[in-house]
Amino acid sequence: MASAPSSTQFVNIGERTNVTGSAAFKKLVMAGDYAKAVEVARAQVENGAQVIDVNMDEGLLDAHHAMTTFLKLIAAEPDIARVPVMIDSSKWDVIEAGLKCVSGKPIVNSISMKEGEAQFLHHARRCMAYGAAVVVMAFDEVGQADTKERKVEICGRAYDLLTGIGFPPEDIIFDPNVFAVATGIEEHDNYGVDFIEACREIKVRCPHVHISGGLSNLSFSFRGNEPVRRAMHSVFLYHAIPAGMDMGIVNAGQLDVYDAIDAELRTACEDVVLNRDPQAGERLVALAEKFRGTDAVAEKQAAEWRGFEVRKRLEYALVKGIDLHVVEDTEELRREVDADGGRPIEVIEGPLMDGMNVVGDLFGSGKMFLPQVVKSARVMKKAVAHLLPFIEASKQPGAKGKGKIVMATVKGDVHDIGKNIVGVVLQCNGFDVVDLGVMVPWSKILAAANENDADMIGLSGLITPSLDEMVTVA
Ligand code: B12
Repeated sequence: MASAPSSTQFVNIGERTNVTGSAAFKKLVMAGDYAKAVEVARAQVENGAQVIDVNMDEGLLDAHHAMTTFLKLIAAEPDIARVPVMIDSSKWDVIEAGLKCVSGKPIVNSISMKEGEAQFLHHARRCMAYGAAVVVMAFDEVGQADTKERKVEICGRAYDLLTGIGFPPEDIIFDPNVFAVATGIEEHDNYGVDFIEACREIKVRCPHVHISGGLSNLSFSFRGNEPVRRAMHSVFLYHAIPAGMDMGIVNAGQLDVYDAIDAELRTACEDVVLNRDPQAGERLVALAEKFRGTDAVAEKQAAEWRGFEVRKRLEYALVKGIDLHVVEDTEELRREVDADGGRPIEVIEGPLMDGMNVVGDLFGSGKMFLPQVVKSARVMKKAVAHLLPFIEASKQPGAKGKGKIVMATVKGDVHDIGKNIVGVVLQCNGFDVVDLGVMVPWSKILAAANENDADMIGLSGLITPSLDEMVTVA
């Protein structure tokens, strides 16, 4: 039985290393400036991309050369190579050249039945030989699937063919085509619903597969109007993820926190995406003008939130991922707490933790997405970094030699904000702390404990599998 993914499991695929999607990246590659092009990939991963899509399909470019050069370069960068690469090209020879350059498990984007079954299965067999997963476009000899029925029919047929040759179903990623809505053409009105409903059926019809889509197509009619595009994308994901969409090519900057979208705009976007009535498109087009340029609305909001009470300001900054004023706000609250006889750690334990819990709840309920949580984590780290010297200064004089503790975030887990805070608090209370960092395997933890003759081991980790990992260490 298919289980619906939650937004915390949604995999976002970075799209900035795609010459067809990013003018800046294209310029760098065309100029042969691969060093800077690699930085684009790094920035994407730092900003929360869990896969990076690489596309070099540009008429004036030797795509074969550009693809292999770039893939070899990023393979040598551990920060980038930790995420899988999606080799994206409409030319099979470029894809195959790319497949020869990647280690780990790549994803091919894409194959389809456009040229018939024989070609499709030939490409699929090649992918299987390279151990690659594939994006299968809902495209057959007749054309691209637009209705729910066509999407389900094509994906179902492709699934039977692929599993028939032994292709692992969990390596199949269907792309049932996200098309533009609110185009003024009546036939397009149901495209959002067709995609969402197709996801639901494909997940039942084709066990174990994944479903992906390129989000930016959806809002194509609103090019130049970023607030509307951002709102449409967030609303779409909010509904498509529970229906089965578990991956997407996403521009992290083009997403909003679902709850933070202006209520009128959110309803108008929802009416369009869910095709709730025939006038929905026209209404959104009319309303869109009010939001054009973002500036008026964003500036108004910016002015408003600076007037909030300091605890609310910190929460707002964490949820929105704005680090501009976080140090001054943290300092204001620290002084306030200090004046009341409190300790600096209380700023973390109270308002900052509350803010992070709001982020966690929004993320957990599908109203916020991973790239946004990455930004929130940065804000949190900045606030904590400001407080650490004050926490250290409150160290008890002579508080020494209480024991040695080896600390680590366990293997498979990257959450370290809490561990770092605990480490500092322990140091301030007279413990010697040996911090091993994140993603630390049990064997390394035990070895470090022995080498350091530690009195205690302190483990951290926030995702469910970390509990088992902790048990292993214990
Ligand atoms: C920030 C954050 C991230 C950041 C982490 C950045 C970083 N460098 O740490 C990023 C964006 C990278 C991230 C990634 C993911 N996250 Co996250 N994340 C969070 C979030 C919003 C806040 C965590 C945080 O920093 N809190 C603030 C700190 C100060 O609190 P704390 O960690 O709890 O620490 C305190 C105590 O626990 C304790 N403590 C901590 N360690 C130790 C150690 C010792 C020895 C002691 C004594 C005490 C102690 O003391 C600390 C101070 O009081 C939480 C939601 C939440 N409310 O917790 C989700 C959350 C933990 N993440 C979640 C998920 C699912 C993920 C991802 C899997 C998402 C994805 N699809 O990729 C990945 C995981 C990647 C991985 N392999 O680890 C889920 C986990 C669900 C689950 N049960 O498994 C949560 C709960 C969100 C949710 N509601 O669903 N995440």
